[in-house]
Amino acid sequence: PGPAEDGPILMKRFDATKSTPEELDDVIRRPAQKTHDIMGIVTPIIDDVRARGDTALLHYAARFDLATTLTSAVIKAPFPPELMALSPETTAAIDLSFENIRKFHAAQADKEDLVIETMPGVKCSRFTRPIERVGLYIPGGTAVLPSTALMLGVPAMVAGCSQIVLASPPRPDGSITPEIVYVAHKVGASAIVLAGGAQAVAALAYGTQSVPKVDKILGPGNQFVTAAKMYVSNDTRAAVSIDMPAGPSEVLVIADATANPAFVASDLLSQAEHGVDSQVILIAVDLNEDQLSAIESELHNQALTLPRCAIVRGSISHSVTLQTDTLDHALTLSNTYAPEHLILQIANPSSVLPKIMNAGSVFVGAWTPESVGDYSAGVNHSLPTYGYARQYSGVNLATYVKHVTASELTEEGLRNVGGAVMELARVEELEAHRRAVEVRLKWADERV
Ligand code: HSO
Ligand code: ZN
Repeated sequence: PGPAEDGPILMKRFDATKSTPEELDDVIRRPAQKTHDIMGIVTPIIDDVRARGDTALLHYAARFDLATTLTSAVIKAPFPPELMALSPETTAAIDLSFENIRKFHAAQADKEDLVIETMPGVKCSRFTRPIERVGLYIPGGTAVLPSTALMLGVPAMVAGCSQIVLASPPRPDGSITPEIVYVAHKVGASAIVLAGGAQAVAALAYGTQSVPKVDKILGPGNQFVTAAKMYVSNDTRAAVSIDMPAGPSEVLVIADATANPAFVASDLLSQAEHGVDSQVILIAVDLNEDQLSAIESELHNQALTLPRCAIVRGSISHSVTLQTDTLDHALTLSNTYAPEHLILQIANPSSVLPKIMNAGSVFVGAWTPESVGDYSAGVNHSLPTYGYARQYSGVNLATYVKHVTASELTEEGLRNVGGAVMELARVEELEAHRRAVEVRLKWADERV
């Protein structure tokens, strides 16, 4: 049977004005992620890659990616032009997006080093240095994602990371999407690792005969990738950090009576088509029955014409419309949910930005579908999911740097802070600390 025979594609309605905060919490709660069971699967894979290196990578490429003819797990730069042959249209689209992402992330750089004198003769400064080696994981799966290579690779290039390594699962013929190779070339990557899943993360974390070890691993991925990133970031033998915890992609759309139902539906669907586990929430602000059903029938009709209709059906089946009567309530609900993407299809959308506390990235007004941010506007699409927008930022230039601080005192400076230092050292009973000040001040006092 065609998709039309499978019944309406409809989000559940929920009246948010008639429910307790606890009931609302229940409705917007994300499904639990089973990291514990997954750890048991990924740990032996990680151990195997640490022990056998490239041999293990080729073994898993054959087993999980069906790439049985692969003979090397790494392509080193310069990448052969035949691996990145693209149509002029695709090249132009990547080039335009690359340039906007570059501009926005370059503008995030610290203009100058920070220097301040906290007391006369006590100078504190801070300077920025790139993380030297970064590993960027580009998922395979149901869609090829060269845009993710752009979102992770361009800021790494702008930050000045000296070694950028991409990892992405090979296709069964052992090849890699030419768009990803082209992006790797544009950002100056030194290698592409043909591996996915936990095995790719392990290779980047520990290095293999042919994969360079990195200092930080970034990028979205399925539960195996996420579990592996968590594992290696807790392993001191790897000494590697990760970007942020990752869960299924999400969107929350706030729409009022001024919203165009077709636009609202199209935004909900562009998130829903990512995967059956995508989270899609609509908050309808004071919409009457006609307005609400106009959005619902747009959603149903547009969905039926989508190639990924079956996926959409899956994600919409666990999605909800929350009805409320005020914009303030809608914003409270949104801040509580902390969506990865927040779309505002309301009157005067930019005027509410000061009230947005928790969101990965905001799409302001009718002319700003999430897809522009996913690809080309310049903002990053690698964003905190699963409510982590409460405490994490999306990928940005700061993700690729660390700050080093320095202090420089004169004799006057040491006289100004020395008393406090010696007193606190006395309190902590750390006599060598105290004397490090005393020995200098004594020497200065006795000097002729
Ligand atoms: N919306 C996704 C990113 C993406 N969309 C990639 C299309 N390609 C998660 O932010
Ligand atoms: Zn998307």
